Amino acid sequence: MLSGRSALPLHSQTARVPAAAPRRCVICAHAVNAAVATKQESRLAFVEQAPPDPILGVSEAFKRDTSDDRLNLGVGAYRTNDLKPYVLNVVKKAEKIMIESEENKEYLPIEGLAAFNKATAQLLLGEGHPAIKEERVATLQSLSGTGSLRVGADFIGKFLPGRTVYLSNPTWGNHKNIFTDAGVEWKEYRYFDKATVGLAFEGMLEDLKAAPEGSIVVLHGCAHNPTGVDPTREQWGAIADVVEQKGHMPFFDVAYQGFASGSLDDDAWAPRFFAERSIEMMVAQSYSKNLGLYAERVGAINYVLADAAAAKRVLSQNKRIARALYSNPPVHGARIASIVVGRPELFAEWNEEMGMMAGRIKDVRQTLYDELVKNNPDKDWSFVTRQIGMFSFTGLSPPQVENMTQKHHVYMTKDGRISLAGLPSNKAANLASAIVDSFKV
Ligand code: PLA
Repeated sequence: MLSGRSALPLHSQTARVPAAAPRRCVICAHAVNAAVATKQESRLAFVEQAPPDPILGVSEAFKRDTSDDRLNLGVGAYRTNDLKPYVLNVVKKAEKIMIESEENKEYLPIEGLAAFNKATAQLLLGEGHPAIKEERVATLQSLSGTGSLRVGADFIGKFLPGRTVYLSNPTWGNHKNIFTDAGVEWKEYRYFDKATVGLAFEGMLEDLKAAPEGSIVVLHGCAHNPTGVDPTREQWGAIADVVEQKGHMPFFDVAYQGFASGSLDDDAWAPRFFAERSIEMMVAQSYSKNLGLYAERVGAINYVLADAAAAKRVLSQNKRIARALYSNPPVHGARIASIVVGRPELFAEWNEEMGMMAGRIKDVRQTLYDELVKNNPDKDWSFVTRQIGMFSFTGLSPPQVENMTQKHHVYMTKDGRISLAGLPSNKAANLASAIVDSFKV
């Protein structure tokens, strides 16, 4: 039997109103029995407010600012020079093809769209790669980069229990949430050297050498977030040596393929190099940025392994994980990506658009650098143009970031990262003077 209290609609919570006013449900405004309503306190009243997300929370705060000068450099989302979100031409063309072929909306298999999985492994390793031909790659389409990382994290928790995941210090903040929520222990390896605003290469190697054998090492495939600092090819060689000697498992996060150099192929160099050396690895891929499919949630988790039989079993276990998390992935964006990657003329056009997007960021990076030098020639700003990808890691401290936002209406993450993908060239001068001013705080 339901008690009188729990028989009420769940949303029968009242706003605090003067005693004389009739009590109304705050959601649907139906009259609420006052005697019951005053007693009512949710059984979840003990739940504390979660803090806003350090990255996506910045966009929420930006929306509340009404200043004409406001600038959202928080999230890494590409904008045109007029600050418009950009839908790639190749995406529009693929969608046209999809409408014409009248595809249905049936469930996909748990592992996702076969054509997408083929295309995504190809984009990662290159067409005709032996690992693909020999069926040594297990690929599961998942919910963009984040969902793919989470499936991978759950897989580690289940099948590599007790292994520690090593994350770069710093890294994309959500990596920590993902592994924590999957119940997987993580530690950090040195990555960024504040003194040189470059790679802490020796420290990184030392930490990877000191990690227990068989640890998982999360590596950013290219355009490291948030630092914009990648190892050189020679340094990748030394990293691969340590990974191999220690029997570590690299877990590449490839979220910006194309945004480091402007070339989709060149930006896959690091994971391809590890594959060449026959190092087994996990790779999460995202199409949010390079195909601009942010909201479509397109990505994959790949396992590049030594033998086909293991790959088949690993895929089966990843399906088991995905089934309980979200059952099967969305189809629309996966069709777009498979058409764009799978048709040579569209793939060539994508490369051009990719080059254009990366080029705009490079140009605005240079403009910002020039303006910074103009504003304060005494400081060494060369890190701005040395860093690659969507971001600049400015070195601004949290109070200085506070000044950027409160005084100059520049929204950015507390770690001092700005997304140059959201900067139009005509705002570079304002941004430079805000940065110079904030460094004085
Ligand atoms: N991995 C890295 C390194 C990322 O920077 C991001 C996104 C992802 C994975 C996941 O993106 P996806 O789930 O959309 O594929 N980072 C953004 C957005 C662009 C975010 O925080 O979600 C960022 O501003 O850092």
